Amino acid sequence: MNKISPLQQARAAYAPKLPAALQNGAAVCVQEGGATTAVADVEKIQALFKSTFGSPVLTFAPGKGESKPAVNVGVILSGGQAPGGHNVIAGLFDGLKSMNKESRLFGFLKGPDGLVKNECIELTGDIIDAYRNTGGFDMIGSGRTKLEEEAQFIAARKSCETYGISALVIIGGDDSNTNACVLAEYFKSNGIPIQVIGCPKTIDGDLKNEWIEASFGFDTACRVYSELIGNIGRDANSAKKYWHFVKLMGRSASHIALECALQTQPNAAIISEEVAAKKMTLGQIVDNLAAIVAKRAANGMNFGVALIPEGLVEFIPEIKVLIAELNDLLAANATAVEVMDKADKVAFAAGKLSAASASVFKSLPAGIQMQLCNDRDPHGNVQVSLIETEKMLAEMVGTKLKAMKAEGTYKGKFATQTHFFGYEGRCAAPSNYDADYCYSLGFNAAALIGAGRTGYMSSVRNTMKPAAEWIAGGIPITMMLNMERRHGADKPVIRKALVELDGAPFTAFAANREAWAAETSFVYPGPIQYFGPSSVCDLVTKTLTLEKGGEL
Ligand code: FBP
Repeated sequence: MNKISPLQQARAAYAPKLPAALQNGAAVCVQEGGATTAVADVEKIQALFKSTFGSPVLTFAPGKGESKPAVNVGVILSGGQAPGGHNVIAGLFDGLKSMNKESRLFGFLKGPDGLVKNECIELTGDIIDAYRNTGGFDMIGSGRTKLEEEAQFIAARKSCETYGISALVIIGGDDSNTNACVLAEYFKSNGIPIQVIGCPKTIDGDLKNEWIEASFGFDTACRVYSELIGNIGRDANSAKKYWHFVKLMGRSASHIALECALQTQPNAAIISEEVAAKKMTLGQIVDNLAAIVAKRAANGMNFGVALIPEGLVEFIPEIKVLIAELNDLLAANATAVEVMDKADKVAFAAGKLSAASASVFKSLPAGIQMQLCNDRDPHGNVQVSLIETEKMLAEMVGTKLKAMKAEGTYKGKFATQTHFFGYEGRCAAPSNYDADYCYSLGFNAAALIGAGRTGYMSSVRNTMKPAAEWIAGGIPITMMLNMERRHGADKPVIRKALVELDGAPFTAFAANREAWAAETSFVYPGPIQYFGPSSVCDLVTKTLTLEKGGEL
């Protein structure tokens, strides 16, 4: 075992809190709600999920501590890292053992690939103990392979049979949980006795709905980024000579940028969903930022902080069209494009785009053109984390300010520093919120297995309250599905939660942003606190606070 830090040693002893329903073990009393439906496209979802559709919402009450037959369970981490994944596994392990000491847990390695290729280790108590309350997914690794082909399901079944596994827990985001649902349906409709349970993970915060209050990792990641943004704000206000353009992770939705804005009160924050709703052009975004810079400069403040969501480019209508054209072009000419170098790819694309998209493409800095032509991820998405939007905007705002200076509408100095915060936060040691929430999600997944359910997502709600008052239960994944167009075909998918412009978090931001732009009212959240008074250790995100009717 590697040497561990003093904090890690102390943190290993932290006992995550559980909802009252789980405190007497995972053999819970199950209360069933009525039959459920889907968020949209009900008939199509029902036809695709004949065996799992309509299952009831489950709410758990404490059991009597009775034991259940021993089971072997497999667990997979899927997609990007998120703080708290190890605690989900620890909670699952402890939950299974609470029902029967002979139950065993197996971890498939490197994500769904491990399940398909049958690469697996048994997770013993010693392994679990070494990872309690730690960040990262390094206990078993993760991967982005999509589980959607029948051949993969057959291979998954074989892998499970090798270890006598009768239940699988898939810890992932919206796509991975959609796959969990499809796999559950496949097993059930084919009479294969393997349960499948999902757990909601992603720092992006976009796997949430009425029943899933938050995806785990969002809290910790936002606290890490907000600490850094606060430090940068203080540096900006000390030196008074730089504008900092900070790009924040979040592949699609802007929840992270919004939460960090609410925590740190920067001078500007772009919310992609607003850009899309108002059909803003790149030029308008640049003009708005330049206007804020000019106004602050007129008041003697040649410094500031601007937050930019990672997914922005895909929400700017003209760039969205451009990316769609590029996707089709690159896919249709895959073999030819594969052997081209980056510059040739750019020239090739520029020559084949529609006139409108070609003009947008040409207006972008050369580096961004190359990044837009780069490889796609396994889901066919542009890898937005590789696109340097923060540099692009800093450069374009600089150009706009030069023009304004020439016109006499701006007098000031504009020097920039750019940052990208993403990977810095994904493996941080989970905050108390995430440590408790994740452990509860895992323990609760064991309860769902004990209750014999399949096709469910582990759900722990009411997390604004102390953990004992959290509500544990299960939500049929089919309930969250709708049909969406993916790769030219209609597919059932969990509906992604974007920032709602009439929701409380965005409304609070919109009500304050003008003041934050004009003044310097940075907030410095400081590092995550793991020990000390509950008022600093047991915080919940501003997003959740506002969504649940609380104050900023
Ligand atoms: P998940 O949705 O799988 O949790 O991943 C989210 C994320 O962290 C995004 O914020 C980011 O765009 C992406 O992963 C980066 O992916 P990669 O780790 O493959 O570079």
